[in-house]
Amino acid sequence: MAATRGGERWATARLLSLVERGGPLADEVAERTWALLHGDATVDAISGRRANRAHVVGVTGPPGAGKSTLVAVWTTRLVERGHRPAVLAVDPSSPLTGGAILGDRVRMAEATAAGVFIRSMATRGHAGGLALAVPGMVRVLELAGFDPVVVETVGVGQVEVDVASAADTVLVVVTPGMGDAVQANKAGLLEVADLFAVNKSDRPDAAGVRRDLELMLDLSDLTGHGRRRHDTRTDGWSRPAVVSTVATTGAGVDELADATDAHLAGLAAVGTLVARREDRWRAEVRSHVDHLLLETSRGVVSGLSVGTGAPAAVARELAAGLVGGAEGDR
Ligand SMILES: Nc1nc2c(ncn2[C@@H]2O[C@H](COP(=O)(O)OP(=O)(O)O)[C@@H](O)[C@H]2O)c(=O)[nH]1
Ligand SMILES: [Mg+2]
Repeated sequence: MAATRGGERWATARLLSLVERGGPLADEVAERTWALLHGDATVDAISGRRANRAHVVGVTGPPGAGKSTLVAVWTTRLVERGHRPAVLAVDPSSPLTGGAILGDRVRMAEATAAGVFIRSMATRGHAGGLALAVPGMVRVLELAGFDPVVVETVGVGQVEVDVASAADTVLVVVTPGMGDAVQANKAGLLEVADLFAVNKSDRPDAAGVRRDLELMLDLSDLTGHGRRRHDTRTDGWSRPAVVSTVATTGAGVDELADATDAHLAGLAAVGTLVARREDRWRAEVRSHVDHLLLETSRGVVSGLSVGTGAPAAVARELAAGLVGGAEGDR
């Protein structure tokens, strides 16, 4: 852990592997990471007022939108601006290769050469555990001094969207064609976005997708849907900014970097950053509670002899016992 703190990349990689794997050792690493990051100043630490917390940026959107390409060029630009970015790429496409297709790999290699720390993880074998593993991995990266910490997930499936949404800033990447903005809306991406990148703006219908997006944002403005709980209306961030990018040429990437910085500054200015981080902390506790209860209930249920009563009634009795047991332990 000291080596991780000292900025040793091999040590960081090893800690990430431990946390990713899950189990008792992962829990121990996670707890020690928390303690090192926060000390005893827990309340201040969660809010980030005292502890040296990184700007956590979630990036999500449809598969093939250019998320990885965009993240690679954007984080490379951040290095040029004097930041130390790390990327956690959660990629379900190929568990065998660790998730990266060839083009992806080339760009990742370029970004890595520029000084970006990139870690790919496959979703297979995580089945729901993703929500448990990722926040702990983000904290390892924070401990190692990386800032921002970028979490890329494909915006298909509730778990993936939730994982990217557990961030200070959520960037949703959409592209022209195939009604991407509409698809994004259906997938619930509009609700979680703080920023949009209309990537592949070199394509003919880029203006169209921007129009669709603005229209949908107008509608969500009117109905009040799609608002995040901690509204930052007062500082002009109530409506997500839309940036046009061409990840393959780097066009718009400076604007994107400005927009993510401005979003963080806006959050901090209105005090919303604290509320978001507290929400994240609660969501993480909830994930662990869900996991623990699920495991416990599976164990208890598999040991039941059949025919002891109506299933719902048996379940009610067991659930009361589980909750009572947890309270009794305190
Ligand atoms: N024309 C064009 N192609 C792009 C752009 N950005 C990414 N691509 C290509 O789109 C494909 C998918 O990109 P990738 O970053 O892997 O998408 P991801 O699945 O969202 O991570 C790759 O072949 C990229 O080279 C862009 O701005 N314009
Ligand atoms: Mg990708």
